[in-house]
Amino acid sequence: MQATQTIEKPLTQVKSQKDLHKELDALGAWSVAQVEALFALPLSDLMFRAQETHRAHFPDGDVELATLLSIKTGGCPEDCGYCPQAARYDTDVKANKLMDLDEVLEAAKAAKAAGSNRFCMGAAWREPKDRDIEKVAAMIKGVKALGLETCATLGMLEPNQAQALQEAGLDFYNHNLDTSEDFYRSVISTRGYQDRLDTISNVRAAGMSVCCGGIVGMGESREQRAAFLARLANLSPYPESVPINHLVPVAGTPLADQKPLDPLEFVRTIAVARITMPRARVRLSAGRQELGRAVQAMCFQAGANSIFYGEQLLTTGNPEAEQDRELLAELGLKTKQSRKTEVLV
Ligand code: SAM
Ligand code: DTB
Ligand code: SF4
Repeated sequence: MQATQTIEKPLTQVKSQKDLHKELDALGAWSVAQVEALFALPLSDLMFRAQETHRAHFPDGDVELATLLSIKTGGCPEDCGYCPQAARYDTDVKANKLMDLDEVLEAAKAAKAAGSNRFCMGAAWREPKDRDIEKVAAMIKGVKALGLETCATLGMLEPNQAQALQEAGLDFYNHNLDTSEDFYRSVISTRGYQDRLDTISNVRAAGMSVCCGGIVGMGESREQRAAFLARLANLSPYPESVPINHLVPVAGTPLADQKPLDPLEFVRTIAVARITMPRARVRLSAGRQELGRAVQAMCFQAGANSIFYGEQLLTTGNPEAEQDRELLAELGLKTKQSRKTEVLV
């Protein structure tokens, strides 16, 4: 059984990558070197270990379906180098104000009717204002009343805001570490790594489940991917949901011309996430459309057991729901049926 507190030790003063990794190794169960060693296994050995872990912890082998809705799009003051919603980048995304409650509930009803398990509301905010929290709380209550699990991703949260969302019935809060601490600095400057850890800690302290993952394929090294996964796995407890996004390079963002990651390296990343976070739902997230059926099938074999479901993510595309149902049926994968929320404490 894991302890209930998120690791609080600040790492911001640590200078070199080597020192940072030494410090991380001292903190938790997974050292960066151990995680790198998993990445370096022959692919069939890595897949075998991931399958063993997956079957031991998810004997039903079902796949969770989570539907996303962008409740407030674009115009964000942050500078995340991958993000089409940052106001400072010239992208095709048009900024919108916060959606009305009725529209959100219509979308949630449609997600429920399509068989979704979870409804995740995303807002392009650095952090919500208290009056935003009140409006989102009403959305959470309405979505919850439909019998869906609720998730929100609204940027950084203060402890009182996390508490208010929990009281409204929020099951999960999504806030990503996104990458390793050292690579992070080359992607985002307006919000620090420690800010992210603080928000995750506030979410835990308010009694909600944590959805936390990141993006691969932004030009990071394998060692940095290993450091990112070690960091997630060493959160105590590790997140219940781990979204692994493949960068979607969007025109106008600094990462627009980034070369795609080797698909087998993406599969390895999923397998390593499964082995290091055995009871987490590992979610195939952004960029799934570009992966194709064969790579997705390998990802499910590697232990992915959750997807974003519905033709739109926040601003980018996702496979059609019907196409996903066909793929899962063809692979013989059941979808998650129960309303039971998996909690790792
Ligand atoms: N504004 C909030 C925040 O950043 O915490 C919530 C929404 S933000 C869009 C949620 C996550 O989407 C990011 O942390 C990032 O991992 C992912 N994301 C955004 N743009 C992406 C892209 N182009 N490709 C892959 N993932 C992306
Ligand atoms: C997460 O890790 N991935 C989702 C969800 N959390 C909010 C968002 C993906 C966004 C991809 C880019 C877009 O559609 O704007
Ligand atoms: Fe804003 Fe979130 Fe996009 Fe960063 S990822 S620019 S915080 S919407």
